[in-house]
Order: sequence, then structure tokens, then C-alpha cells
Amino acid sequence: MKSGFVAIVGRSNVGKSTLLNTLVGTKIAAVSIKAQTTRHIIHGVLHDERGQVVFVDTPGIMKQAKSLLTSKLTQKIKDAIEGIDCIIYLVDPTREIGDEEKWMLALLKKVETPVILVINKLDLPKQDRAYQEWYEDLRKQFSAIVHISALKSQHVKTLLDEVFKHIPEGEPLYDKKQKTNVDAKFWMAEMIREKVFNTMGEEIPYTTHVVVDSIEEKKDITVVKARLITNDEHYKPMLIGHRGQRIKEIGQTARKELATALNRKVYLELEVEVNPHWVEQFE
Ligand SMILES: Nc1nc2c(ncn2[C@@H]2O[C@H](COP(=O)(O)OP(=O)(O)OP(=O)(O)O)[C@@H](O)[C@H]2O)c(=O)[nH]1
Ligand SMILES: [Mg+2]
Repeated sequence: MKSGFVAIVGRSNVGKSTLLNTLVGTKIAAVSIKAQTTRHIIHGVLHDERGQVVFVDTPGIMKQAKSLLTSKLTQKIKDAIEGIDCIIYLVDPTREIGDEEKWMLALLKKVETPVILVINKLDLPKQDRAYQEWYEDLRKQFSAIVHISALKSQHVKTLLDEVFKHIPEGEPLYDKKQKTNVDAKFWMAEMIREKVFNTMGEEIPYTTHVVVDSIEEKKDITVVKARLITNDEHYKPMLIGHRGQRIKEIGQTARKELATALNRKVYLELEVEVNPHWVEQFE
């Protein structure tokens, strides 16, 4: 049996977490239109007759936002590509090539690991994919090139066949039933944070954080208590909204998703907290 690690890298918003979820077949990682949605290294485990592949989702590279959070995330990307068997370099052909893409390309040039260039968002109309050829011209630098739609699950099997070529024989690292390294509290916090990002517009900074404090399994309901943490007093009323409308909307959409995933009734209690130091405490 084969067994190995594959890192999914690329700049912010290209669809890395969407691809992880599609490959594993379950929603593990949060997905949003906001940049820097992913902040932690998340494992999604794929089991098939050939063996096991642990896909490693990474934070998107973002150069403009010079902040403590960004530099911590950049370090995580570098750590994630150490000691793995193959890299999926995911790109978005609809967006202009900028400094971030160049940074990513320079980083990948230095690694010895095989890199598969994966051009995403194939489901979008051709005229929207204006930079596709620019990426296709880079194919010589990579071990393979695959066009996919992570969102619509197009050609994901082709990608997987390509990945398995680089996976060595080995013992499985995860139990057959296990699909991720993240625990329930972390996963729920990620699902709630995704709703914060998708409910709020540009007014809310990407630094908003979520912590789940408790999950209580009652007879026919799961009670979840969580805090939305912002680093600035100023954002608290925005998160709460007029007469609590915003927080209510975040809570309702998050509760629905958790209930569907768990196949149980969920009661979700949300609170907003200001903590100017959370980024420093972030690991
Ligand atoms: N049309 C289309 N949209 C996609 C596809 N894959 C991802 N998206 C969208 O692109 C946006 C970003 O997706 P994410 O999966 O959060 O991207 P990411 O690369 O993980 O982003 P960060 O975690 O911020 O680095 C979301 O709105 C997705 O729905 C795709 O194949 N086609
Ligand atoms: Mg992500």
C-alpha cells in the first residue's frame, strides 16, 4: 500500500481549501471569498484502494498585508513543504499574476519535491480565464500540469492519478475512518469563522478569530458555546449589528451547517469579545 503527504500551496483565494474538501469528500476546511481564510495547517486524509494520501492545506500567500499574522502564516507555508512527497501548486487563471505568484514560483524553484501545476476554476467561462496561457507556458518547470474545477469536482480523479505516481510505499498514517487531524472544537470554530467572513463585507478585518469553548452533548441536542474575538473595540458593534442582526445571521447559518454535518440538532451560543493581543498569542 502507498502512503504519503501532499501539500496544497498557492496564493490566497485560489481554492486550496475547496480542493482539500473535494478530494476528501467532506467539508473539513473553511472556504470564503476573503483572503487568508486558512490559518492553520489542516490535514485531509484520502483513503482509496491504492493507499492513503494526507493532503495538507496551507494558508494562502499574501504579500501586501504586512502584518504579524501574515509573517506567521508565511512561516507555516514554508514548514508545510518540508518533508513531503509531492506539492500541488494551485493557481487561479482569472487573476492577474502579481508579486505573490512570483514569490510562490521562486519558492517552488528551490524545492526538490515534485510539483504538479494545477490550474483551477475550469468551470468559469473561457474569457474569464485570461491568464490560463501564462500558466500553461510554465509547464516545463513542473512534473505535470492538470486543469480542474475544485468547486465542481472536474478532473479531480486525473489529478489524483498524477499524485499517486509520487506517493511511496508505506504504512498508513491515519486510521481508515479518520479524515482529518483537527478536533471537533477546532473544526466548529473554522465553520463559524467561515460564516463570519461570508456574512460580513469588507468592513471586517480578516483578523477576526473564533474560539469554541464547549461542546455539550445533551439527549437530543448538541450545545456549542463560542466566542468571536476581534482585536479592536471598534469592530464589536459591527459584528453584533443593529439589534444583533449580524450576529444572529452568523449564528443561524453556522448552526445550520453544523446541524447538517452532525446530523443532530445544534444550539449555538455566540458572544463577541475584544482582545487586542490575540494575534500575538496565535500559534
Ligand atoms: N468558480 C470556481 N470558484 C472556486 C473554485 N474553487 C474555489 N473557488 C472559490 O474561490 C474562493 C476561495 O476559495 P478557498 O478554497 O477559500 O481558497 P483558498 O485558496 O483556500 O484561500 P485562503 O485560505 O484564503 O488562502 C471561494 O469563494 C470558492 O468558492 C472553482 O473551481 N471554481
Ligand atoms: Mg484556504
